[in-house]
Amino acid sequence: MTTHTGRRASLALAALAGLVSGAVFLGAAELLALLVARTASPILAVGGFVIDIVPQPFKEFAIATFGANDKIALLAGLGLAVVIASAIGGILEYLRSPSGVVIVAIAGVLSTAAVVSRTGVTPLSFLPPVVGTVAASVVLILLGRRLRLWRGTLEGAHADADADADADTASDEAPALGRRGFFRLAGVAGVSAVIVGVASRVVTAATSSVDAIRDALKLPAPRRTLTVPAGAELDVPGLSPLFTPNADFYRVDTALTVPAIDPSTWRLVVDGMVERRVELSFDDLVGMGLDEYGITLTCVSNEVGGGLVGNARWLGVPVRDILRMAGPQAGADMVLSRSVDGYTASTPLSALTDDGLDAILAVAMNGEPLPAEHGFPVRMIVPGLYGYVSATKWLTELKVTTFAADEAYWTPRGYSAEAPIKLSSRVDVPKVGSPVAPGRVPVAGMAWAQPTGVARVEVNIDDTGWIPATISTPVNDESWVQWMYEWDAAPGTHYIAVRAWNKNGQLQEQQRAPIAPNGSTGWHRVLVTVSS
Ligand SMILES: Nc1nc2c(c(=O)[nH]1)N[C@H]1C(S)=C(S)[C@@H](COP(=O)(O)O)O[C@H]1N2
Ligand SMILES: [Mo]
Repeated sequence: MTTHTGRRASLALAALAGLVSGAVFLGAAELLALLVARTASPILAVGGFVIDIVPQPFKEFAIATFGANDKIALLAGLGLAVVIASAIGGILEYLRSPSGVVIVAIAGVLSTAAVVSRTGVTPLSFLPPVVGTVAASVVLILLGRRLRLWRGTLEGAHADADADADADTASDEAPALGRRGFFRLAGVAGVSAVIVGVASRVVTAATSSVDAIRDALKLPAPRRTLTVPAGAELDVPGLSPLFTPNADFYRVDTALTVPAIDPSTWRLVVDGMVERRVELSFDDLVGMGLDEYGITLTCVSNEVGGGLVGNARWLGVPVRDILRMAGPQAGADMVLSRSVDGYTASTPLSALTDDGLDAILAVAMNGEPLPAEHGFPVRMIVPGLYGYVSATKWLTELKVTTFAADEAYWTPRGYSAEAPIKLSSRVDVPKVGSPVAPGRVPVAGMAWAQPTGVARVEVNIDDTGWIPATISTPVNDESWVQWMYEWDAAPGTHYIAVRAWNKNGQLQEQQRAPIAPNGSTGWHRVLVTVSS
């Protein structure tokens, strides 16, 4: 065995010791999280922290590249970082103890910071990362000691080679002892860490699933259901439905794992600039009486022609009724709504108290309790405001405050503190890229102008002039409408453009604007090829 391969093998074994110690860190932390503080998993906390700190362009890149798998990609990247850092820690510990322990300690401090920044400073939330750090350090120190006993340190290895000539029996036995001790400890610690860690995470995920509770939840019948007028839905194949099925409803949030909230322990706190702090249970809220509302939700990140918009029937309670119980003080102009995962949105107080506007706390979506990804058990929905400034999911607090005093999640990240939804329309059919036969072809799409309402929609074929389209009978001014135009399509390529007018006589903005800082504008225009 040459010194070179011997050295390389020693470093590989040292890296292995580091990986075992890394596994022990995560395994011990997951077990502690399961036992004492479910939300204090270091790996998930660090992932959430990364989501919060990465710059917006990178976030957009991640969403564009990995799509709905962006969070899985993040976890995979994080796993790779853990593997690399652990291996380096193992090698450092072998070369110069206790420098590897310093790496473990740094990981411990960072993950503790991530955990407490997300779950709050409670004694129990410190336990998973701290116990993980201690266990990983002990294992790393012991493995490093055994490895040195077996292989010698690098310097020691040279000394050993020199001493080989007059080797005595004691130094002959030490390497064998070290070798056995190393593999025994590495095997036991590595295997049990993986088993305990995976089992803990699986049990945490399975038992914190609220699916069973949600399925069993019986909501009282609404006092008033939404009236859907005749003609509210046009019959055009391929056109988006008036109500977006829950399974097709877009999802946008910063949550790495979907919060699991048991309605029986859920509380809403209304505090801040109020006469009386109010605390409501789920039964209190539902007991106020549920009504059904049709409201179209829109994301500020929706590009012209995009799909980050959907319409649903929501069962809920007006926010103004809840705020009235607390009594907002004079001078307040904003409500900061907070999610259990720390996400916040800033909504003008007037948008929530206005009698003419149906801002609600929603508990059901399209006839069933809110799906977990859409905010179970309670979320806010405000007609006419982009989701990021109004539609807080997994709601837990309404803080009455001012725009001067408080900032919401997206405000320091390049988005406006106040953001009304912009009057928009889009073409759904013909679908871009699908073949169209010449003759009578329905051209159709959606238009929305919450909370003013869409007055009319116009279509323009090949820039020959704006023609009125037929619009569906609106359910209300807070929901989108469908529009259609019967086109006599001639062979060749054609441009179809659409624009909408709201009930205030306002025309949709033609000038293109990007999604940041407060929503895209521009007329949607698609290229269609008609076969001959
Ligand atoms: N807790 C929480 N609520 C949130 C968000 C979030 O990141 N966290 N994102 C908001 C944004 S940007 C939008 S557009 C809507 C999307 O709601 P949906 O996922 O149910 O469609 O939720 C809003 N509520
Ligand atoms: Mo959004």
